Amino acid sequence: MAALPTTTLPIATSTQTMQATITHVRRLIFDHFEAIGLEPEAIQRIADCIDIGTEGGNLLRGRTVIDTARVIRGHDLSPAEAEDVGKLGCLVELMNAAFVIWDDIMDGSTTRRGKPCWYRRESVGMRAVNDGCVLKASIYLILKSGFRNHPAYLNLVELFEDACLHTELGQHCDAVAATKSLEKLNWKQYEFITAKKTAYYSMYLPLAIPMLYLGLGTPERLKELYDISMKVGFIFQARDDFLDVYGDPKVTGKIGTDIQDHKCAWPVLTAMSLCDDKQKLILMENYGKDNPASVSKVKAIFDEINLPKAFKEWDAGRVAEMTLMIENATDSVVKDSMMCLLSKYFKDPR
Ligand code: DMA
Ligand code: MG
Ligand code: MG
Ligand code: MG
Repeated sequence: MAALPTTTLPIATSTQTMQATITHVRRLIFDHFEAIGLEPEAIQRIADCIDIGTEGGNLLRGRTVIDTARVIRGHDLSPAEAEDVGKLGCLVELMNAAFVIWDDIMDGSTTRRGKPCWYRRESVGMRAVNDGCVLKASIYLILKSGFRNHPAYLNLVELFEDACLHTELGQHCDAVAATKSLEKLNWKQYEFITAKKTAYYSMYLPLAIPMLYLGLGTPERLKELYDISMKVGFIFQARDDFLDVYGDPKVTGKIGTDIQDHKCAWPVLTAMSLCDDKQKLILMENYGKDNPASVSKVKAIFDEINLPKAFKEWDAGRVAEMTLMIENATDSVVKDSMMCLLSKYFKDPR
């Protein structure tokens, strides 16, 4: 995959530090659950759910919130501000954990970060749907208990609500697109889906949070941030789609399901534009069928048209476009935030 612009900005928050912050926020959530009379067993279950949903991941979104706040404040956060942005970073991770629980159910996935998906665990099953709801509701609990008197409170609540709604609508459109015939799928739909299901909460949200929290979220700045975030999210999701077919599950921690699920994803969209009529027929016959023989036939077509090569070229072109867009950003806060995000999402070795 194409190299991305490097940044000289220090990457400060490690996954371990982020995990420790999550443990602290988890405690705050449980204190509240205890206060409303939840039994220890019920609390333990939510604890497990949060742990499974965050452990072993790279916690990109949460770390981005914290480090972006540092960067745009010239590394001069007060201890209270540092604690606040730590909490806010955790809330993005809680949101991600909830959406991943629901996503794995919807996609019929089996593993996540190398372990069984939450809903596939013994004594969880479809109760996972409600667990995701509890995680999402906990976001507002922490916002209320920790930020109610902060000038950015309302903006932050509305931002999380917006992010959840965008993601939910993206997931809805992703599911609807999976029911359409391959010839009906197009790049415009794909761009829409990736913007909603991925870019808004994975790129825009973690960068808009520190801007709003620090009182730096002017409408113009947020608009520029939004436009660039959509571009970055598009590449990020395309890479995820490519790895769904060509990634090594030992590395990605998940076993691809996009072919079986008939997903409107980068590989099939590209294949439909590169295939001849005979190959297209084979794809239409086999894409979306949940049996190994059909999946192999689809993969064989992908190999025949050398999809990895096509991806490499596409990715390089998109990365160049994105880099230019970031370099040309009019707002230095947007530019610095984006560099902070890129340094983690695209090339962080940790
Ligand atoms: C995921 O898209 C979107 C959300 C909101 C989790 P995906 O199903 O391609 O993600 P993954 O490959 O991680 O299952
Ligand atoms: Mg999925
Ligand atoms: Mg999905
Ligand atoms: Mg995927």
